[in-house]
Amino acid sequence: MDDATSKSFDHPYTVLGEDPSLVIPPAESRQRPTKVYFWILTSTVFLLSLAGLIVRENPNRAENSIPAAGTAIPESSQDNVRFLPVGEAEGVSAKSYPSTRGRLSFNWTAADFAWQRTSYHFQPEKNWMNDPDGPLFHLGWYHLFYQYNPDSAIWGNITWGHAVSRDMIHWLYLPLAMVPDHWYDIDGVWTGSATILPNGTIIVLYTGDTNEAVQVQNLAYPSNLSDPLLLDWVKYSDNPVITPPTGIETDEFRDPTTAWTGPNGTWYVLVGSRLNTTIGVALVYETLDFKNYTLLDHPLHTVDGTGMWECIDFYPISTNSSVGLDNSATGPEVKHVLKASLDNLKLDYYAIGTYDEGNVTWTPDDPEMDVGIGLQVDYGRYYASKTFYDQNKGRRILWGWVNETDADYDDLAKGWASVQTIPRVVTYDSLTGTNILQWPVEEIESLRLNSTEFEDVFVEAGSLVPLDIGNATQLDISVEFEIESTQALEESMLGETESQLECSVADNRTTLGPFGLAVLADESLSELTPIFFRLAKSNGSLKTLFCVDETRSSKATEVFKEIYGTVVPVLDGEKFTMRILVDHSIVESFAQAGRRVITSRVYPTEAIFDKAKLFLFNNATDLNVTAAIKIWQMNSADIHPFPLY
Ligand code: DQQ
Repeated sequence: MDDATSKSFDHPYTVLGEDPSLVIPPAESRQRPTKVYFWILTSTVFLLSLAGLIVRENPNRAENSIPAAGTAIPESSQDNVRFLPVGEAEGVSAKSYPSTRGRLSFNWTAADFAWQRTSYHFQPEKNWMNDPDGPLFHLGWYHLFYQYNPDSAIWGNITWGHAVSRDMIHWLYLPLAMVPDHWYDIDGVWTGSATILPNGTIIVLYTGDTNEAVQVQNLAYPSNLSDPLLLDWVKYSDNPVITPPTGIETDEFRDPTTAWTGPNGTWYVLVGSRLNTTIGVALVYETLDFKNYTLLDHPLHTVDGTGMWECIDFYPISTNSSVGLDNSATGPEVKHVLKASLDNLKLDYYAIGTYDEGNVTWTPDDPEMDVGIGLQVDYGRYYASKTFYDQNKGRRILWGWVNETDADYDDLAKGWASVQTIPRVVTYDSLTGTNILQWPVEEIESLRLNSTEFEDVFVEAGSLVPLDIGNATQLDISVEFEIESTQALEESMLGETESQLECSVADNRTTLGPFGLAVLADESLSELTPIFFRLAKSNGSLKTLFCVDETRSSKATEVFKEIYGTVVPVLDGEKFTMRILVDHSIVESFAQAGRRVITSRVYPTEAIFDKAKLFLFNNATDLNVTAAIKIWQMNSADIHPFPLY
């Protein structure tokens, strides 16, 4: 491949001027940031920031006309609803996959839509959101940027929305961080990542979609590092800093990663693309100053058959401790996770492997479980995830975008679309040695209200146990299942036939399952979302499937209802455990301490408000289980515009 530093565009753009605060330290000096936080100065800047917030509000923000809530859209008038752009034509994520365009809307009421909005997950006040961008911790605040359409509840006019939080649970919306306003990003300020340099400088690299629909990588940075809110962002005057190299399609080249340093002090950054239409690729660029880049003559990694790689994430993970690592960490007890978002499937895949810092390549531990053909980050509705190293608490945090699965019409009527997952701590699973563990940040526990505990609940084969907990729409559930006896299980196994190891509907009864919980279920079970384990025989041994069956989650016909799931390792002596976060239309389910995760979007029509109930169930024909379960009601998070905004 050619050196990509030569710019192939000649466009006028506004020169923002060099900002003296953009001081890149010499690559060799890998000192730690100076730990002087200038508290007095910080308070002054904070007050100035507040004043800034007042004047920055954009008075020209256009409102999109939307059908009134509760209005079913007649087929004849569907063409009148503004649909474009939805993203597919632009080669990026559309709202719906598969598309729901052209489907009739269920006759939702305003109250239904109000119920569907989440109460403790992050979502903007209104309009469309997709990928998390450049998450970071700075001067006491967690920052989340996100792909955002300020004008509509469908994808388009993509800017960087911005919110800050002390704990990643309660959020304050800030003014837009970056909008499309230069030729090199006029068609969208797309996904990017932040890097905190050893001297504390914050660098953002993001993809700009140009006036000619070419994807380029741009540099931006905060104008004032002593502003804890990082309100002002400067786009580098000589953007773009990276243009598509020869051999790469100009509209398949995006989403730069957080940078890391090599032994020689050089910085490296990855950009996702595809080669020859089928080969997913992580291209590597090296830089000393974040302004000039050279494409290495070999990629970090490729996997044939996986297509375009979006939103690559690459980070070290400790194999002998649960502490998180800075992106540049290496060492004998360190492995590296490579994640790609597969544009063809709209799914996030990862693999654990070894990074060779001399050759700047990465090799998966198990080639049969390589990126795109092995493990998914989340087996449900989940995409474009991104981690960051939280230097505040020494942990690696994972964010992920959760799209809607209702119709575009419904999103326009609601006036909003998409949420982010509860941030998850990522660690290495030293018990299996083959997967990461994902677990909701401990801060979520501050929302726990009263709890109800049920111990030793015998759930006989073929039975259903209602759990009387009152309102069941905002919950944190922890459950452990024990099977009756290993001997009974072994006897049952003898008669079992070999299974395909695929999740199927919860009504499908087999000898050894399914057993689990039904959430968002009404009294008569006319609607329910079962989350369950099913044991199955495969190659002579017992395997455990972890599944979510959405097929009966809603009577609305236009809503996608999937059956999600996969095999989860359950080691000798372990119980079958789940953690489930229910927050109105989102259900996040973690099996076996987070070895496998499934995120669902569900839109019940009956099982809402005080009609939403919770049940234990066991649909096995020949396996009794005992459950121990603790359920917390969850408070709502405080998510609103920054005061005085
Ligand atoms: N979303 C962004 C792209 C990215 C895609 C555009 C993934 O940069 O590839 O909104 O969802």
